[in-house]
Amino acid sequence: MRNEVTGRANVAGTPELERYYKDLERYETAALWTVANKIEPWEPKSDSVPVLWRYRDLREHVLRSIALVSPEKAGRRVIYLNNPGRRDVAAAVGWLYSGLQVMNPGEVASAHMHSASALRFIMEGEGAYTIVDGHKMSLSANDFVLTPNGTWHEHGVEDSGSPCIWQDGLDIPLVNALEANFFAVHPNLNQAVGYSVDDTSKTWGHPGLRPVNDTWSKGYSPLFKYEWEPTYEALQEYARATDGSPYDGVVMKYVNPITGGPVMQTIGAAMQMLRPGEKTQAHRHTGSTIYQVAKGEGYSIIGGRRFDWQKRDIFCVPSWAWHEHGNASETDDACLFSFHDLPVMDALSLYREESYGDNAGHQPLAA
Ligand code: GTQ
Repeated sequence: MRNEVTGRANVAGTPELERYYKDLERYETAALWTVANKIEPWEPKSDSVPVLWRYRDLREHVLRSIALVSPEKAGRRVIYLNNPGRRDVAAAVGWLYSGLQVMNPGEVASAHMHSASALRFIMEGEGAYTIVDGHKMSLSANDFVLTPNGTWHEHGVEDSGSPCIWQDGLDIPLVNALEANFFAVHPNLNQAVGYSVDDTSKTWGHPGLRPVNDTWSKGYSPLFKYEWEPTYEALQEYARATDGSPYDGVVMKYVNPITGGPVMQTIGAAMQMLRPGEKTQAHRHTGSTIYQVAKGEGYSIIGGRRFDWQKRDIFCVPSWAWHEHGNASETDDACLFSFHDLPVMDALSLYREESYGDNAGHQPLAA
């Protein structure tokens, strides 16, 4: 890949060079100038493509898996989101994995742990629970739950519940790319519950308050569950005090109550509200994001393509892709849950952001 710009690799091929390249191959080497322009692009080039996964298309196929495989045999009964540009690493976008997990009442998956960090966002059903290092959490629609790296965790649905579906989000592709992924099955297959149900919410879920004498020093939030009602209430209150972000509307991030930083070291998450009729401005930034529509309907324009979404649809924004969002309703708000790898971008000083208009060369498609 040659490039005419001074300072970029621009070597014309000759028979002699071709012979030279062949010789280098024999010693497991190659000439940088044959690949330099590809491996050092002017700006990030994502292999991921924007995708909208429509829940009304997917739901019945997710439910079909209940009759086809047991959680015992499958380990976890999950249909994962397979980005056409990232099938080789089972990523939904960039270095993030996501899937829809389904469980029937009375089912429980075996407890396990892995180096990847994980989260759940509950989509439908009654009676779902997750146990994380002995902390049991009851889960309802739009609740957001952490199962941080290195914690034992298992999921199930109470006998009295209904079929439950939730979205899993993990950094499996990232941790695999870093060649640092371990996995273990719990020696007893299931964990004992060591605390009162929802104890992390009772302990850490009070804004502005924190227990005296806490000794938490782990790299992830001690609050494992972020419930929908207080989250939605917080957004509505905040909307009365802010004009919101020009790119995201009224947006709040889920945080580690101790540090105020992201909930986990590699994955951050947010909930945003688009007010009735709100249309945001386009921007782009490094880092990959996966959205789930928690409420309402609208559209997003991602990399020049328009995606119309409804409640429970999932879509992704690849790194450095222009994106903007719109609420289709003039009367109701719309809420988007999202998770992303921005903590990694921040930690490595790789975060970069650009608003449309700062760069006249790239115009997003009009709605
Ligand atoms: O439940 O921890 O969708 O390890 C994929 C891998 C869920 C889990 C997934 C996992 C999990």
